[in-house]
Amino acid sequence: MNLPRSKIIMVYPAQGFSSNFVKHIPLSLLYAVTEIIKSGVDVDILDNRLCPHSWKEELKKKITPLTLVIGISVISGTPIRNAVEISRFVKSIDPGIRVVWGGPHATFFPEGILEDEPSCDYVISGCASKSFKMLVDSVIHGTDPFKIPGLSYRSSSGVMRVPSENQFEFIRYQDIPYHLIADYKVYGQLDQDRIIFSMYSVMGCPYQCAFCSSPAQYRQFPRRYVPFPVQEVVDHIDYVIKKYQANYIYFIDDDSFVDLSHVESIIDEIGRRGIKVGLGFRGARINEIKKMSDEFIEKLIAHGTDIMHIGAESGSDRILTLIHKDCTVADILEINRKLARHPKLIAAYNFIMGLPTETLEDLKGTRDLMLALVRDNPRCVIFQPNKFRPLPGTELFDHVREQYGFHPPEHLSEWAHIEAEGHYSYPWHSKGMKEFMDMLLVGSYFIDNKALQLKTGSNWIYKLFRMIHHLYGPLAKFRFRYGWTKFLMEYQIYRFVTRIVLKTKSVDLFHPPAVKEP
Ligand code: B12
Ligand code: SF4
Repeated sequence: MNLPRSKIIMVYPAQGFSSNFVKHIPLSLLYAVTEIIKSGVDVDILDNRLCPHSWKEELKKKITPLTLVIGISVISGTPIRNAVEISRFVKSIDPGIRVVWGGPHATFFPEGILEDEPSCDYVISGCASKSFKMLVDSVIHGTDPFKIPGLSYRSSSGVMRVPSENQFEFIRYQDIPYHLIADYKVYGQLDQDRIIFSMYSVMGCPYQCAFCSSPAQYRQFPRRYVPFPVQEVVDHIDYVIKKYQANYIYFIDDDSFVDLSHVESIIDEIGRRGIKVGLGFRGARINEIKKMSDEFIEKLIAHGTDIMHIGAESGSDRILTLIHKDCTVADILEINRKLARHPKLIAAYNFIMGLPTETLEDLKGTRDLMLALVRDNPRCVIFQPNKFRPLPGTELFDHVREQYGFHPPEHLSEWAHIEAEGHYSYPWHSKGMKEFMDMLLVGSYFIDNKALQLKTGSNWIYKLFRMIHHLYGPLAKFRFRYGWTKFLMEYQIYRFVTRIVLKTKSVDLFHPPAVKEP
């Protein structure tokens, strides 16, 4: 007798170039299956980032005649390519398995996925744990999925999309199926030997940055920003420390500091319980840091905080106004000097370039700001600036469509090439901007002495980084400072290297082989 299919396999596809530096746990997969797990269904996960060469064999081993659904989590850009490969591979093994896509790309472009990729059966947009469970139930019982919030599916009249629920989902930490991950030591960040757990302290963001997908996603929500209860956040931290030996928590909130008193209460509670753990915050805004006192920052540091990711975005006041950052260049310089007074905290700045109406002069302002930040705060980090990509639903998407007749990529394959560090330019880029952006991208690796800040120096990757820093760094800094973009061969070399790394995935920056000292 054939047993009914009942097994779910969740797959995290290979990521873009940034995953060479950051490889956090695939939390998206765990969150998506919380309700399914509660109902007793058998779930297994596969993280292709950990087996870039052998994922097909690994996946094949996991697939059995009982496999019902394969779920894939997809961010726009490179992950799409691997998601397509996974879906087709699954169908080639067993066409009866249903393939479901979720995650940020699925949230914004479900129709495009189903129109272009026959091997994907369903797409779930937005918060998904309940909808995914409803979909699995409907597949098991053969019922119609027409009312599942956020689901897109094919019908005789084309691709249909059921609206998502306009609210956040709150998942209790006790329900997160952390046990699905066998080994936490394989995750982490470049140069850090830590067991890192990502978690939320708040959901959402009340701001309206014109380039960001979050305001677009939360537009219809009655509340666009909801903090988690303080006790629950600290219980969660305590739990992952005790159960999984976590020693570092990264808050992956859109923005953690909307309400400084909420963060302070979490920090106070960590202190009150005597919890010893490192803390990092991925979302901080200039207007919020302006409100932080030195005492507040010291308190964050005293309870483990060592990094804050800050959206500086541009060195042009006009552009900062255009994108609604609620701050000026002078504010950015001011908060940087404030943070420099606290050398144990790394201020890590994000920038965006290539925005509509941005001129070469604006970009030079961004360059000047980057240099000033490093001058005033030599320990700060300047992340590689992101090339602007118009995302449907955002304010700037409407702007470029009206003003420049912009059309987003029509096909999935085109979306796979749109990376924040990718090689493309738009009609609104004025003369000389493309070269200047390429130069900023390459130079940003060198202006803040990243290679020298790496602590582990005993293996060949780190040695290589340092050698490149010493040999090429002076030229990169010269170009950066004087805006010299002629004969920018380095950008071609950079593109060549990133392409090779992405193709071969042969360089493991996390656990590089040690070089024997002579
Ligand atoms: C941590 C993080 C990263 C990490 C990677 C994460 C990791 N696992 O290592 C790093 C730093 C590497 C990274 C890189 C990038 N990131 Co990022 N990142 C995030 C961040 C802060 C958290 C992601 C996360 O873990 N969320 C927690 C999980 C639980 O949420 P979730 O993924 O949305 O999952 C839910 C649903 O989407 C759904 N779901 C997810 N997967 C699946 C699968 C199935 C089958 C189903 C049914 C449902 C489902 O269910 C979950 C529960 O409801 C988010 C912002 C945020 N707060 O979410 C941005 C975000 C995902 N990143 C984003 C971007 C733009 C990038 C970069 C392009 C930025 C850059 N400059 O390089 C790169 C490139 C990524 C790439 N193309 O390779 C965007 C994605 C936009 C988009 N359209 O895809 C986000 C949303 C930020 C934003 N608001 O702009 N990122
Ligand atoms: S503060 Fe961050 S998450 Fe919020 S809208 Fe701006 S960029 Fe997006």
